[in-house]
Amino acid sequence: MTIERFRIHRLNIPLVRPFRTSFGTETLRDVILVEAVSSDGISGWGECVTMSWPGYSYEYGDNAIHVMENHLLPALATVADTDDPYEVRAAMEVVAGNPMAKNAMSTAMLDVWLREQGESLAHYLGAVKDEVDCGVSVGININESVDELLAEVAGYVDEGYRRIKLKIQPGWDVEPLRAVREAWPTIPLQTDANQAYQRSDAQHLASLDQFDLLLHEQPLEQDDWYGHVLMSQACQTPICMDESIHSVMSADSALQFGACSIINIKPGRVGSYLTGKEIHDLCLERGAPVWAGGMLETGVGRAANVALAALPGFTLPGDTSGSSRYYEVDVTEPFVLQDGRLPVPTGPGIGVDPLPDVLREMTVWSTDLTVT
Ligand code: NPQ
Ligand code: MG
Repeated sequence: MTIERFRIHRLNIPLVRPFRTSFGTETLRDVILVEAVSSDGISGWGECVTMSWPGYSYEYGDNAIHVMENHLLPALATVADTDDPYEVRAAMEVVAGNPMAKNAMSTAMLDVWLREQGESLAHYLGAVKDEVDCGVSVGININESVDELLAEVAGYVDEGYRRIKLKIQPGWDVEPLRAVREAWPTIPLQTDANQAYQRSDAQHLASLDQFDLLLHEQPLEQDDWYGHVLMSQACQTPICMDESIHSVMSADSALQFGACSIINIKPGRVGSYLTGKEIHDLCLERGAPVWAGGMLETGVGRAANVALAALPGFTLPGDTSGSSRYYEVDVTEPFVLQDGRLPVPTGPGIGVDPLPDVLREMTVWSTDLTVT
């Protein structure tokens, strides 16, 4: 396999409804897809899960494209003909940070390699399931209306989602959680604060134990390791980390310190599916549950996330929602929930392709990068 070029496709896709979190509101997804093309003319795909501005993390679309063009492209040129995906990951170590950019380019290369071998990503990663349980992430209601929230959640429950995650922040936590718990007394329910609380909120978060929650995701700032230890001690509800976890070492530290007992795995946050798998392996060995995060991916990123979620340690439903949760029209054939689950793609590589017409219609910018 030799990678001859990359093409970066930038698309604008409207969301079916605004998505509000503690760090801001999104109405349009600024999608970046990376296509790697081999000398045999085989294309592989990776999705760069950046937002258009640095909200969830410091990475954002313009910055990721700059890093891909100017820093990752020359690094990857040194391994353009390798048949070892781990060598590809090692070659990117000359660039610090920027995991979303790294994940997008290396997944596109991995996809080419797997397609040439005729092997699915799920099989390559060690999947043991042919379908995965799906949860849904529900934003802070744009009007801070609990009634509107209940109507939105009711729609997801009717669609069959197996777990509800409410985005929370100070002032939007007790009431929405109480209302959802009263309306659905047994549905698996969890929270995600995206770092919105302080250490001094420990007793407040502990008061949410009454709602019988699966976990609290990232209540405190990503660097506040000790705060998460205190939070884990204060709450009966398990603490899960998202933004804090960037590597196998941070996952190991989090579990060893008792900062959390559950980990959200997002390949874009840790730099590659290989690292996502390694974090999974570590957690499985330690008996710590993991689940697949989501970044409003199109079908390209969604397909790969569903493959990862089919590994044995993914024992909690992921943010692997159906395409319709975010998009009226997806870039690939849509992922449609069947009884609250999504089928794991079985075709070579990620197992899906962008639909040429949709890609053409939604692309706002693209560029070709030649590997030299
Ligand atoms: C999380 N995702 O787990 C993220 C946060 C998030 C599904 O809750 C545009 C692109 C908007 C990525 C909003 C979910 C986003 C985004 C929220 C990611 O923390
Ligand atoms: Mg999160």
